[in-house]
Amino acid sequence: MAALNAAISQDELQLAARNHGLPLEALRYPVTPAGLHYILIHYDIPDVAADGWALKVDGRVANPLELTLGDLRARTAQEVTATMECAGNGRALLTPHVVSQPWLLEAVGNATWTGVPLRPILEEAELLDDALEVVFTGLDRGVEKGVEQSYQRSLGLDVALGDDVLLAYEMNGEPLLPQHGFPLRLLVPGWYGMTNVKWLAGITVVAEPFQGYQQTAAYRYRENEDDEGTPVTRMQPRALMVPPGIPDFNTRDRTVSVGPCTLEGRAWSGWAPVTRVEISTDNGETWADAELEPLDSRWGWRGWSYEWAADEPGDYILCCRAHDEAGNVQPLEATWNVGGYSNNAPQRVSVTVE
Ligand SMILES: Nc1nc2c(c(=O)[nH]1)N[C@H]1C(S)=C(S)[C@@H](COP(=O)(O)O)O[C@H]1N2
Ligand SMILES: [Mo]
Repeated sequence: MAALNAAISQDELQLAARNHGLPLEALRYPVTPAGLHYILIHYDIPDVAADGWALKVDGRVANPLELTLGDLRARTAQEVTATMECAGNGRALLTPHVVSQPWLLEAVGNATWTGVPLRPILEEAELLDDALEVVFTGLDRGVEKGVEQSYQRSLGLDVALGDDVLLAYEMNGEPLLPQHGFPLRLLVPGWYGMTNVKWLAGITVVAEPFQGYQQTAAYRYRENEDDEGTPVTRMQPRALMVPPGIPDFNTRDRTVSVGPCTLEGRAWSGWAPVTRVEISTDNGETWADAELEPLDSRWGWRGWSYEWAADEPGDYILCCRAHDEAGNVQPLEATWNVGGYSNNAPQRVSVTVE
């Protein structure tokens, strides 16, 4: 990280101190312990008591619903293990600097979510013929670029009615922690983090495209301020490694002993299963294939390992990159955009072998 000289403002530091990342050594755990999963909260964590909370399902439906946590827990449960990554992961590695939550590479986690599938709930509410999108509203409120709002995002009906879309009330077998959306959150496996609305209180079916801030102003790939852009949707492929050896306290540069060194990590893509992970030990000049672990969940990350013969003392830059079955691959250079989204250029880890 020594090459990074971007100035981070005190406002950004305040965001970074609230919204913590996954310590990269925690890529070791196949399922991320809840306390190590990254968090991203635009406003404040709302104070929600389970008593008195209910989920409203309304809008363009024939049969509006109001469901308590007890009602939801009484329904047939479904479990999904899914990797979640913030669309801003990699933002702080972009030039020119983009002012927002300054993630390097740590905005990711892989958890097992338990809840109820969304589709039967929408079916029970009976969508009217003009139903077009489903708007999800969280209980948190705040101001963004002058616009006061509740955190809201919408999904097209094709996505909302898809398999594995959950209203989740448990993470890794425990009730959601306050920071992860207690008592209920949306989970749309494969999509970037912003889709998974926390502290969910309302599901409103609408007949017009939703125009909320998080849909039309934020979370779009825009080349410049005047560009309307295209929506941020599914996660681009990415591989990350557990940084090997031991870190320097200030720079986090690594030191490993001469000899064989096993590199390991995880890879994911929201578009299609990961089919290949490549490793470079010479800063991207040459690449070799890592071994992949079996894929035990379509939506969870895939483990990989690589036996590095670190036989020559010296300084190295290690990189890794993922490919998916749809032919997507991490680009060697980042593509800049106004919001600083989806920078999936390969991770670079500075290592001294001695
Ligand atoms: N209500 C609400 N939901 C939200 C957010 C939020 O600020 N408010 N942040 C979103 C973003 S940007 C991300 S990346 C994920 C983070 O989920 P996590 O904190 O459980 O990892 O939640 C999403 N859901
Ligand atoms: Mo995010």
